[in-house]
Amino acid sequence: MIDLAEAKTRLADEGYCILEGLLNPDEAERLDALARPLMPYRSGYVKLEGALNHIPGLAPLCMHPAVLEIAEHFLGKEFYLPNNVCLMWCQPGAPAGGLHSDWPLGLVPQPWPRWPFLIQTLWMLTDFTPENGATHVVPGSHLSGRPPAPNLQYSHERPAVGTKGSVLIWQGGTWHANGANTTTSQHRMGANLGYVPWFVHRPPDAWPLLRRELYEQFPERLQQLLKRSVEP
Ligand SMILES: O=C(O)CCC(=O)C(=O)O
Repeated sequence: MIDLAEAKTRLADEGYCILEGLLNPDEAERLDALARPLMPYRSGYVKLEGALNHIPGLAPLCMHPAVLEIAEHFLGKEFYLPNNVCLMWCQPGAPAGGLHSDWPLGLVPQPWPRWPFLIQTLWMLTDFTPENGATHVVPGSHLSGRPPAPNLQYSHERPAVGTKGSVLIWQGGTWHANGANTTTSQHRMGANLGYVPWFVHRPPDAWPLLRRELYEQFPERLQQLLKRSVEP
């Protein structure tokens, strides 16, 4: 059973948490198999924005009750999805990314406030292991009120590992990056969704808008979450 109280405490204190087994592993595998052929490159670390337009089966991830409860706890009653699922594929041999905090904090004067502007989720469509490029996080870094110093190593940086079907959740201020995929054959696929409070608006043209005809078929709760990110 998932202990949401514990997850909220971890997210508040350490800046991240992992919820195990939210999605059936077979469904995670199915979504991974749909995702791979869509990706624009066959090597390295590759992203695809607007993936819900191509894989409507990602919709349940966007409105999973456990994730929405956590988002509401940190963001308040009214929050939105500014993008519509970014696939993040870390292929064998891909190098580690650089540690960073997430949009929109780059626009906010430092020191950043303690309350989050973004709750990020990364659904593990494959296992996330230290070898295949599991996201690295720096626990507690969201409390620093600033981004990481360039090119510094942080000794408490650690990989956020989990089995397929789990979800990694972090505060936008938590320093993080994809790990290096040091394997020759193990792929790592994640599906990323970020939730923002009502007062944060997506930058115009930043990410593909959701196709209107798909939006019309989604449940009302998902329509509410996506209403600022749908085609006119
Ligand atoms: O793919 C990952 O593990 C990290 C993703 C990331 O850095 C981000 O979403 O900002």
